Amino acid sequence: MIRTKLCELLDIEYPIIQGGMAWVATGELAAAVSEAGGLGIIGAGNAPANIVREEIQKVKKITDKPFGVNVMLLSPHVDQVMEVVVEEEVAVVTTGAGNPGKYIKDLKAIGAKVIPVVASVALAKRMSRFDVDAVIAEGNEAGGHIGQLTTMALIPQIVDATDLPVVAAGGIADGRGLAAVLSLGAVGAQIGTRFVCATECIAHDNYKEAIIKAKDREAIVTARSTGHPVRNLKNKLTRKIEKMERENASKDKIEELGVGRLKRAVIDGDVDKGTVMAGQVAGMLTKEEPAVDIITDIVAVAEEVLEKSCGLINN
Ligand code: TUI
Repeated sequence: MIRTKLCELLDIEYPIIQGGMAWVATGELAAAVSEAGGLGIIGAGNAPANIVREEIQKVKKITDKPFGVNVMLLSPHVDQVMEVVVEEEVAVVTTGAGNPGKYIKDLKAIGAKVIPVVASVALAKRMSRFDVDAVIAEGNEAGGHIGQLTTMALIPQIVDATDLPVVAAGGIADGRGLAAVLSLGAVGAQIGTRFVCATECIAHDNYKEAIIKAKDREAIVTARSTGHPVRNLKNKLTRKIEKMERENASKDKIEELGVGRLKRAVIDGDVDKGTVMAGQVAGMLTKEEPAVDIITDIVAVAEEVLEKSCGLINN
C-alpha cells in the first residue's frame, strides 16, 4: 500500500490530490475523487463566492470524505471566496497564482490545512515561515498558469530548501509519475489533466476529446509576454496569440483576447477558439474513465514500479 505523510495529514487513503482547475474542477469531480480515496478539489478560479459555496455544498451532499477548495489568488472575488471557505469549514485549502500569506491566519483558525501551490524555491521558503501544512510544487509541465522550472528540477530543490511536506505537480498522470516524484522526495502528487478525462468531470466532450487526441508537442505555452504564461493545447486561438506576440501586441490586448476563453472551451465545447488548458501529459491520455478507475490504476502501477525498483538493488 502506498501511504505517505500526506495521507495522515489530509486523512485520505492515497497520496493523490486532484488539481483545482477553474471551470473543470466542480463539486461533481471533487466528490468522485474524494470518494475514491484521493483528495478532491473544487477549483474556484474566477467564480463568485456564491457559486463556490454551491459547489462546496454539492460535495458535502455526495460524500463525508475530506475535500478541498483551490483559491486562485488573482480572482477579483478572492476575499469573498476565502470568507465562504472559512464559513463552510473546508478541510483543505490550496492556493494558486500568488502569495496567500494574508489569509493563512483565518484559515488555520478553523482548522483548515493550508497548502499553497508554488513554482519557485523563493516562494516555498517564504511559505515555510507561515503556518502552512505543506506546499504543492508545480513544474512547468503543468497545464494552465505555470512557472519556469520543470518538476524534475523543482521538487528536489524545494525538498532541500524547506522542512515542509512537498506535493509534486506538473507532468504526472500515472503510477510511474507518482513513483518518480516519491523518489524525488515528494509525499504525493497533484494530478490535473488526467482528471479532466474523468467520467464525472463536467468538461465538454470536445474538451476531453481534444486532450485524448493531443500528441506530445501540442500542449504549448502562450502569453509569455503578459507575465502570465499559460500551457494550453495548440488551436486557432493559440495561433492568433502567437501572431500577436510576434507583432509585439500590448499585454492588455493579449490579456483581453483571453477573457472568457476557458469557459468557451470547457462549457461550450469550442476547442478551436477557446482556451484548452492542459499539461504536457495530454499526449499520454487515451480514454475517459471513472475517477475511481484513474486512482486505482495510478496506485497499482506506482506500487508495482516501486516494488520493481527496490528489487533492482538486489540484482
Ligand atoms: O494557478 C495555477 N494554475 C492556473 S491559475 C489559472 S487561471 C489564470 N489564467 C490566466 C492567467 C492567470 C491565471 C490557470 N491555471 N497553478 C498554480 C501556480 N501558481 N502556478 C504558478 C503559481 C505561482 C506563480 C507566481 C504562484 C505564486 C507566484 O508568485 C507569487 C509571489 O508573490 O511571488
